[in-house]
Amino acid sequence: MFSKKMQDALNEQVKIEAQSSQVYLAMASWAEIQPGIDNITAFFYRHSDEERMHMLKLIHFINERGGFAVVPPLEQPHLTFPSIKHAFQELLKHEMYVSESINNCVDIALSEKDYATHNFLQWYVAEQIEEEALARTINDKLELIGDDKGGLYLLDRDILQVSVVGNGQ
Ligand code: OFO
Repeated sequence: MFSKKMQDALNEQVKIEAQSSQVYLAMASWAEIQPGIDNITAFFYRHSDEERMHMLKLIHFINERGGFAVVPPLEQPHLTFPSIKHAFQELLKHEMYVSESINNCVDIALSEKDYATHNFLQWYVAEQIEEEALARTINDKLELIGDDKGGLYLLDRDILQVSVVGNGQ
């Protein structure tokens, strides 16, 4: 049985995924005007697209279960960042927040004995493990790189490969 409480929690998740897409889109737009980081820019654009896909998956699920998926209003994300490192720190923080919210949905599904939703949410649980791990890997690399421009060049060269490995789609 698909309860109102479950529906509301999933609609909140729709908003969070949509907001995530906006947050990463803003990072992509900022990165695009920084010199020499074309692949990091592509990474953010792709991440933004993936979040939109996560949102759509939720919308279809809610409607298929006989609920009504609400397309939410969004907040203005941060538009600029002091450095690439700061942008990736924000990305990791944001993913951790998303994971908490997914966990909250899983808690509700279990408490309501809504096993269909619980099963559906397992895809998001797995996705969050991958996304957090990927964000941590990139943050660790940036920590090592420090102010070394050569290191940043190499990260930009390799980032799409790193993210293909970590891409849970
Ligand atoms: Fe990266 O958050 Fe979606 O699920």
